[in-house]
Amino acid sequence: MTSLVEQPLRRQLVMAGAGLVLTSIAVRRVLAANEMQISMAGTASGSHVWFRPRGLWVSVGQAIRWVNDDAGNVHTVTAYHPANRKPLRIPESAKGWDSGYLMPGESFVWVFATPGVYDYFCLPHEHAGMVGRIVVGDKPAADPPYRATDSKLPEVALSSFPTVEDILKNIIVE
Ligand SMILES: [Cu+2]
Repeated sequence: MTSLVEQPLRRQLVMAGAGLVLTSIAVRRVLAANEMQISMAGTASGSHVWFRPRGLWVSVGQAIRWVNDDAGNVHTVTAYHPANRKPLRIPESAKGWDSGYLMPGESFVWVFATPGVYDYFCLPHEHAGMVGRIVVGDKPAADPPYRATDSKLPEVALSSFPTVEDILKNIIVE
């Protein structure tokens, strides 16, 4: 059982090594630090809030730390997943997550073990368009993989996801 899990992981490590030759920003960052960081911030009034970067392309197995850099607002990092009472917008075999409320200065780490496209939001600020998208591993077959219109999501959230194409092109989408 264990070997079934370990084999694909080893393959991914070999792939990550091959990526070194490309010296992509993502790969260099992985080597510089175990974790990549996404900042959560906003204006003092909370009228404008964001994840930065809001789009990111990472290798399989990458850990991401979201940090609440916002002195005046509480944020969450929450996957679009039925467990969070939302439509599924992460790979089917991946686990949904919810950071819970992060006070200023607090952070949350998630490791992306399954390739695919992950959409997530901030619970108190989804209606302000505070959403993000992470692409893990190779280019997904479907592009875009998730519905561009969905009555269960606020319009401003749907329009705030960077496109998969942009993420793959730029690695980091501010
Ligand atoms: Cu928020």
